[in-house]
Amino acid sequence: MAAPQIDIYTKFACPFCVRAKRLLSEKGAAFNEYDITMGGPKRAEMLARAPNAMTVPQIFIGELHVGGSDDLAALERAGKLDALLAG
Ligand SMILES: N[C@@H](CCC(=O)N[C@@H](CS)C(=O)NCC(=O)O)C(=O)O
Repeated sequence: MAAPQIDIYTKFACPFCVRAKRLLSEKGAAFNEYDITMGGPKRAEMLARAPNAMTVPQIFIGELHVGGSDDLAALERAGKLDALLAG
């Protein structure tokens, strides 16, 4: 099965964003990063996909809304991240 598309919405100087991207990179997962520091259509898109999002990063693996960096790390600790990234 093809690896799912991974989208991560970030802001400038966001340590949680750095942490999440580092974990994805360590996993060898390619991702699309959208910097929404200045708002704009990608911020609106993020809020359409995750209406309750109050923080960045917001991470999507395929259609799955993972949540933030802590949620991504929790998936890894639970041993579930590899399977999600594999699709
Ligand atoms: N538990 C969240 C915390 C994320 C967080 O606090 N992000 C900060 C930036 S690093 C944030 O979005 N602050 C509010 C804002 O920038 O509007 C996670 O793991 O992603």
